[in-house]
Amino acid sequence: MAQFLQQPPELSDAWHSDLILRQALHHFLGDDVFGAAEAELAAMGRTATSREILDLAARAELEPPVHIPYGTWGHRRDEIRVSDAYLHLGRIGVQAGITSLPYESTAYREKARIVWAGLLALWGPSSALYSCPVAMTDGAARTLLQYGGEEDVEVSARLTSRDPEFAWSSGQWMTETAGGSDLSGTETLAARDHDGAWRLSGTKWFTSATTSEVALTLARPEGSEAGSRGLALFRIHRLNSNGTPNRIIVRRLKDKLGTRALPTAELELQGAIAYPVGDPFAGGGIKKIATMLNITRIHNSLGAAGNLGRGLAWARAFARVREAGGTSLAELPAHRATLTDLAVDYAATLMLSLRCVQLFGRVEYGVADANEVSLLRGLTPVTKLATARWAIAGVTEAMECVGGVGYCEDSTIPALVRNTHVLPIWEGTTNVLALDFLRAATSGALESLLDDAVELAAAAMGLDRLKAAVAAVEDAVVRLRSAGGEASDQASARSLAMGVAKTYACALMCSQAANFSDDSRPAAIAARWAQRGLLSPGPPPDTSFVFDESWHPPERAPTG
Ligand code: MFK
Repeated sequence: MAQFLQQPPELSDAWHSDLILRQALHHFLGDDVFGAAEAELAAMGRTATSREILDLAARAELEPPVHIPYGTWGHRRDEIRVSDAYLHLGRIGVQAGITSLPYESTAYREKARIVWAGLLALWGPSSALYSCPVAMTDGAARTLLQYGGEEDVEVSARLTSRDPEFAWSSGQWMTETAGGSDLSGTETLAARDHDGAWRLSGTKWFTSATTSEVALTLARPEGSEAGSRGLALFRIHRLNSNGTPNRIIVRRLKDKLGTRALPTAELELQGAIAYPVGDPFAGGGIKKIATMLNITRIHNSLGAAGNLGRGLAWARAFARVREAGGTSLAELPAHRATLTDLAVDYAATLMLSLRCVQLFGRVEYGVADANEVSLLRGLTPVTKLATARWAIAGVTEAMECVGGVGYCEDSTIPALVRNTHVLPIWEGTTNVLALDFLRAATSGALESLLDDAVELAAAAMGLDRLKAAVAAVEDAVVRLRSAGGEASDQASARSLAMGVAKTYACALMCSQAANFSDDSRPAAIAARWAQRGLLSPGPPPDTSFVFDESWHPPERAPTG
């Protein structure tokens, strides 16, 4: 008898097979803009799961960057060679508008960011983390436009171009050995040459997308005050304007759990030329780079949504072709329930991320009111921290759903899991973001979010099926308001932020269900999300034992 061979699961077209993404985008875009953008999104959906792009991504993961410190005759070279598959994936994204669409003048107006978010969620999981330079490029472009002068504007034109021959990408060099989360100990010094040029000296401990043409970085101008207040923001180029290398030594590439196609390096700046963004003596470098950070945090959230969606797509594809006990996995009640909850997590991740993007688009386009600015300030850290964790849980579940082959490298699912694990770490860890949320809460962002949650959920008041979900939002809001009263309590920051994330996501789902009142699916998703609970347990009341080491068993009474 011939040996049984499993029919392989195949990813379908990422746009047409993803009802949750299409409905979420329709909700935020409205009928007209959705109609106008549909062809563009569908084209990206076809590309994102085409054999060509999946093969490129698989190859890029297998071809990590190589550092070539010296040339043949011993001259310092510091070249980092990356996979051409990785570069090709980047070109596909750039040509499709992944770095440019929000900066172009389009009929989408303030909704351009939402269309862009759809493109990014589709392309990102197939990009072998080229989504990382894209995030920093977007953040740098906006920061240079906001704070920079004429030359910064010229650089931003390259960062936002669709033409791969003209386009540049940007890095973001902040982390030093003294701190990743706490930048106050930044040791890089900026000194002025006799000819007025600024030169930076110091070591940057983590620099991702190190092959980018340009980066934004922090340094302390000589004589500036200590701590984070004295830091200034600089633009630095890999090559000088005459094509010679800037004085940047690559100490080594990082050997990372994931993001393997992406070059991440330790760099030593040995008097490298850099250009201050705004007045370097005014300090405020952290405040300026916060523009970039908030944008890369939104990218991170869309990365979480994209990866979770991709995990779900694999799990569904496998369930359709695999049988157990003579029944398709797709029909087995236990498996169906697991996949349903995975789909609900995906919907929550998308709703939060797209709401953030919607607010950001309005702020960028200059049509947001003060309340929307406050909502965005609070929602950005909350969304980043929650979606990253949901994505890790979700892609891990999806890997389990595919079984042993899903654990094997050639299925490409381990790369998806590894690449998702970076999401809560870079761009601020869960606790750093929870503390950032507390910072925002002190200027009213918590109140804005809770008021908005009540208003959004109220749209579904008339739907019988969502009465419990609306009541759950109202109840959670009352509890979060009282918990938020102690907003200075750092130990509670994480549970407060998580509670806000779950509650606000539920409110968004209710509002979507009301908008789709003829379709039972968004309501089923919202009801299930609420049923699983909206609040997180607070911090442990007793933390006294966590670092304890010494213990001796009680003396035993002698026997016999
Ligand atoms: C799928 C792909 C995705 C993405 C790929 C990206 C790859 C990039 C890899 C990396 O670079 S990872 C490194 C990421 N590093 C971080 O995210 C740093 C984490 N640490 C923080 O975010 C800390 O909260 C922070 C360094 C900002 C704390 O600094 P300070 O100086 O102790 O904060 P302080 O004094 O509270 O804030 C200084 C000013 O900035 C204040 O304004 P004022 O001067 O007007 O008072 C703050 O209000 C403002 N500020 C701080 N965070 C802000 C902000 N403003 C707006 N938004 C924020 N998030």
